[in-house]
Amino acid sequence: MAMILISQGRDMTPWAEALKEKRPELDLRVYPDDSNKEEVAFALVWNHPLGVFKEFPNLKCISSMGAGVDHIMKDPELPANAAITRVTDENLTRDMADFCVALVMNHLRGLAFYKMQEAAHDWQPRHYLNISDVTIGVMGVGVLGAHVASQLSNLGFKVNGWARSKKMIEGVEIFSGDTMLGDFLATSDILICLLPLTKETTDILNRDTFQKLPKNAFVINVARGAHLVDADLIEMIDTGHLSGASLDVFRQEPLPEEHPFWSHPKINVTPHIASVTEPKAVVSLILENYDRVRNNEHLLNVVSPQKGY
Ligand code: NDP
Ligand code: OXD
Repeated sequence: MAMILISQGRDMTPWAEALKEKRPELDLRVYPDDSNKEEVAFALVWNHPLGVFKEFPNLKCISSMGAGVDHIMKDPELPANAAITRVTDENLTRDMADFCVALVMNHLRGLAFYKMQEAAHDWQPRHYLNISDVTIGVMGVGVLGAHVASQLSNLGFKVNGWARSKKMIEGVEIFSGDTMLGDFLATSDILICLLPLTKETTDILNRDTFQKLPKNAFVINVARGAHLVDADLIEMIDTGHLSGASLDVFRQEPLPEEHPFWSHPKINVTPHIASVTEPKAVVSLILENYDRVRNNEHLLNVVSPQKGY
């Protein structure tokens, strides 16, 4: 039985090194590879060439190298008999919360504006917001969103969360389902998107959604670029309904040189670095699932093909 690494545009060396360090005897291949494809039962992937899995008739598991699986689910030719899994990791979860806290505090204290004023040698103190002035709405309170919501609540923010199903997170009020979306948005002075990208959540950050937010709301998207309708965000900021946005993810990455987000004074751009999967931190989990495939046992972190996450 063999494992194959498949990616377009991501350096596989740290993954191969981390896997080999943990399991030197692993039959590990890196796509493209001409060895017997029937031996491959496990694929570890990020942005694979669509349709590639047809080459491996005995594939039992396709594992994402990250938390998101949209890059796998968009393949119209997924093998029916292979489970889809993803990684969860306490470092990834912690880093996402740290990053969201940094963006929220940056917004409250207007640090991005002072950076612009500094460039212009302009000394203009501005009114700033306190923790008690704002309510934060976290869209998607799964592994990452739930921790982000808890950390912000621990800092003293009033925090609401939105998910498909009801759940309990201490200090966080949960709104569930499409029927409660409007009420959730109406209280979100800062909206943080941590949804997975699915049919239902594509384009969810649109004009209609933004209009339901309070005036001067601020938008943070750290999930996927295709949640956001770019032109709607710019329109809602330029017409004064939204105060600005911090974006870490984009429809096209890297963000094209000519994209208006780069130069918009009220939009902060970061290069998909909110929380980065460290191969060394997750190879034990991946090897655990590899062993479970070999022993025909149930896998960890399985994604629901129906829900798409
Ligand atoms: P999870 O699958 O653990 O959580 C997803 C959450 O979204 C759940 O609460 C789920 O609700 C909710 N949700 C899904 N669909 C809907 C819907 N239609 N309506 C309402 N709620 C919905 O995901 P993670 O927390 O692990 O990750 C979230 C995303 O973050 C990833 O998919 C990835 O795209 C992104 N990401 C970004 C990174 C970055 O560096 N920028 C790094 C890592 C991940 P319920 O609980 O009811 O199922
Ligand atoms: C992920 C990501 O999904 O890095 O893990 O975006």
